[in-house]
Amino acid sequence: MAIDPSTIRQSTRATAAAAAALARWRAARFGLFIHWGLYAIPAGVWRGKRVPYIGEWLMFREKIPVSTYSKLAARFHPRRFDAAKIVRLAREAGQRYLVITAKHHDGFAMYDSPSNPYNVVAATPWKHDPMRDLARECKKQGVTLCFYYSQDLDWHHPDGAWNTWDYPQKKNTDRYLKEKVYPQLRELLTQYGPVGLIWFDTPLTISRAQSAAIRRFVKKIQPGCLVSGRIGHGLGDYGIPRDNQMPPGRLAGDWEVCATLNHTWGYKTHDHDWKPVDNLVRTLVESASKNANYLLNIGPKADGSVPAPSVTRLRGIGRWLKANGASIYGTEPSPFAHEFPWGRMTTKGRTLYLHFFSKPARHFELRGLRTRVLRASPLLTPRTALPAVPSIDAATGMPRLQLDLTRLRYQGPVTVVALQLAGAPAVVPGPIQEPDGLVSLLTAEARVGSDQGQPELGITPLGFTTRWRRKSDWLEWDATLLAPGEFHIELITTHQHLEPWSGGHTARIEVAGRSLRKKITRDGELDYIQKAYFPRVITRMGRIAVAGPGTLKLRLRLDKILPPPKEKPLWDDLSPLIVQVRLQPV
Ligand code: FHN
Repeated sequence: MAIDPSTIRQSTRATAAAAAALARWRAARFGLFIHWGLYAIPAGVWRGKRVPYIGEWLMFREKIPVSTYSKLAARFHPRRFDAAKIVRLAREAGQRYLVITAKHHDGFAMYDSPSNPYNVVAATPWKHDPMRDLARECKKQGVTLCFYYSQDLDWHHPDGAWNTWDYPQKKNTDRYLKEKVYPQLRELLTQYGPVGLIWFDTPLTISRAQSAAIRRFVKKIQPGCLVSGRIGHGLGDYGIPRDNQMPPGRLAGDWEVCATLNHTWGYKTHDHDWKPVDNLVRTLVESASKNANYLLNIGPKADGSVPAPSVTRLRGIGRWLKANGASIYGTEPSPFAHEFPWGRMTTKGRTLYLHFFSKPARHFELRGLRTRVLRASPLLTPRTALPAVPSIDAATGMPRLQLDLTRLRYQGPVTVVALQLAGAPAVVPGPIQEPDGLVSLLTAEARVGSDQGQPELGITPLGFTTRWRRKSDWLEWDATLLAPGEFHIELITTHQHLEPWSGGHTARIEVAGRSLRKKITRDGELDYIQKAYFPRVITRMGRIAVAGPGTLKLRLRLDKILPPPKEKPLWDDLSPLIVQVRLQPV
């Protein structure tokens, strides 16, 4: 077959542009998400009633007819919108890219869209295109401009997904894509200069072919424009966990954790549950340690101003980043696949950053690092040398590093220690017992097997079990145990808040010659950063004794698997979601 050389050149160019764009995006690590649209006018209140759920879903929640909802446009005149101020806020926060809702599920274009009159210039008394201002300011202030675009759900177009109260007929998605999505994407990609990425969202009904065609369309117009994972069908340039979801361990490939400052995305008058700066900084660190960017949202009010609690929080993160940014920007994830009870790690070349989430013990020990440490010092006072003494555990051969942190001044929310290494960090793979005795076995670090042929059970890229439908399938870990003794064993499962929890199955753990069997019950809940969104439920399985140090093998089976719930949750896998097994010293 003859190959046209011009196509090769073009595709190589396109790939190079995409790779460079992805590298730039990854190095940025922190972005500003902006949900702004007509929904900021009702701000979560409709006909005098507070509507539950996130603010931008108000039209759907109340099944407001298009003819009524669209009248909001006549009231949209945001006199306090100031693009320079918003971009400056992103800069102050240390955010290097900005993603704003060009069109959300309500179908209203927040920019000048000649192809569709339902837009901010043609349909509001403001008659103004805020994206032009933002594009200008982003360029001036060195922030990458990106657009959010709802490619599937559109409650305004008769063939967009999910408006069945105005348009009960079967949807013709191709017609919607042709009439609305493609013309609007072309506008977004030609009217505002280079666009960093299109943040597609909520691929609930579009087909793989449709997602692939949209991706091709974007890349053809701007080869360097990235496409978010929620284009659907695994076709994005990077992945996105669920909203406000933090995966349990390090991830393979590129990811972006998207999160809110309170609970809503679009502004709501009555959501005052703001996350503290400590939590936000730690989420940023944790994201970076797991190979994910952090995209943190503000929901401006209908007058264009940014709620004051959002401003103070973003500035708070910015203050921390200004001093500690070297441990975040341009870093690679932790060399370890698992988490640590004391904090997280990031890497840059031969430097390993230890991020402490609370004041560490004076004599701190790190296990599993194989690379020689040349120097240890606090990131903020690099001239302070922290004594670092390596040794090898006689029984297991495990490398141990003793750090004397007497001269480390701990400052919240996160204090960073930089380890200069003799080479890129190399570590012992697999779970390692912590100095305090804890053994944490993440699903992401498990082996999957079966007593009968190939297992059906799998582990998702985010580190949860999936398709656990057969009793013959199992998970198995090999952990390095330095200090044997007695342990309480806990099984930890998860689910999305409000969705059915995957309890009731019967688990069996085989370890150290014992077999512990128990129904998965709610004996407790883990206290962790995203517990409000994805609770982690503890089942206490029982107690075991381990006689000697070395490799500890633990196998988890399900002896009884309940049928899936009748009402299928929108997002969650229906089989039991196992995150972790923990061995806590007695
Ligand atoms: O339905 C949307 C929601 O309104 C919001 O835009 C978030 C942001 O990640 N995405 C969807 C839900 O996942």
